[in-house]
Amino acid sequence: MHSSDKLHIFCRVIDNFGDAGVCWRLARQLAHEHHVEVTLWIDELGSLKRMCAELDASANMQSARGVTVRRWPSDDTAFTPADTADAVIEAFACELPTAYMQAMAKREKTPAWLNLEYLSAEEWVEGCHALPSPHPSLPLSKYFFFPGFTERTGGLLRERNLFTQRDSLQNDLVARAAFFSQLGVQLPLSATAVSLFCYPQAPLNTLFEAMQDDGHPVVCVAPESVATDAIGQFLQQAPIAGASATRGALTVQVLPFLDQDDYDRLLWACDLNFIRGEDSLVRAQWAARPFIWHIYAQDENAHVIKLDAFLGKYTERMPPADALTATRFHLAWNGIRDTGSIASQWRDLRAALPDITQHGRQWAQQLSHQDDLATALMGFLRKIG
Ligand code: TRH
Repeated sequence: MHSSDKLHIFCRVIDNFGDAGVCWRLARQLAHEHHVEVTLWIDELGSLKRMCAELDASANMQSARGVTVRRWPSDDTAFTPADTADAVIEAFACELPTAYMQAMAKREKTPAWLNLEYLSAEEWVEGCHALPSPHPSLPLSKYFFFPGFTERTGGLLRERNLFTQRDSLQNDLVARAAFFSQLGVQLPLSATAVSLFCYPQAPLNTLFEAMQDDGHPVVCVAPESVATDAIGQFLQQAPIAGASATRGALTVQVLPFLDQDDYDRLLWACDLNFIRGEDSLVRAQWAARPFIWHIYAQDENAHVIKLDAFLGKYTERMPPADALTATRFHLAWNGIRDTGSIASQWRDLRAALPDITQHGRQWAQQLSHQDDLATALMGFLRKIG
């Protein structure tokens, strides 16, 4: 696999934004930093358009931000070997079209092929990362590529200039204020800025009550379509972009759903980020600010083990009292164990924010010693290609 080689990423949007979000971020980074000719095949362009407004959701093929974006048709499209790429990434076990795999097998040199897996901090990931899986009938092997938090995994998506860009916003109060004002947010100097991205079942009403009664000013901003019931209830109006209300110490404001890069900036600019799923979890860590993760719920409570594994790593080097505060809040937020009232936990969390912020910088720094996922993936493709 070399620069200027062709690479195809296949993505099926199951639900939410994470599948499209991860693939879009990876595609852009491979094109910009590794100079690969990237095509993203995606079956539903609506979610992607929410994070990149310039896309045309009805186009079958278009180019945006250095990436060719193609609609993955639902019917059985015919593919020839020339239609395939030198390397193929199947995102989250989305299963390539049969005709495409057959065409891959007919190439003189078969493509390097891998499945990009979901992120988990669990120990077993190290043992499964980079394992091959021979195709049952075609002369092809697919490799499992696991993102992760240790050297023995594929790492995390992190662009080359990310920390420099983050620091220039975080170290510049004027730039930060300008960013908020561009979003239509007036942020009093003394207020804690909180961004909110969670699933509908989060105990938001209780958190809002706690923030409202706490006496310390909080401005909580949520991109449109997030937790619409609870936010609508607080606002007493439709939770559309621009809507806002203040009750007690809490102001809640709805933002437009942001471009993916602006969402990063929002995470950098806020004092605390509520994030969810997979991609925003990674971005919150790079933001080096305290965060609370709403994990995507899985059958048989598999997500509980996943959350515990992550918290174990993330809080390992935190001062014990802060680790306890962060862990208890995560458990309550995810409805996992009853760890007491959200009101007292909110007070504890707010008091711990300066310490957790300091820890967040060290944690981001520590994670950044690992190769970023795109670099690791290019190295791996070279090895198997
Ligand atoms: O949308 P999600 O809940 O996606 C989830 C997870 O990926 C989960 O692992 C998966 O199994 C499930 O979907 C099907 O959360 P996530 O992963 O954070 O993805 C959100 C994406 O949306 C991310 O790329 C950031 C982007 N985003 C914006 O671009 N603008 C915004 O305003 C917001 C709120 C998010």
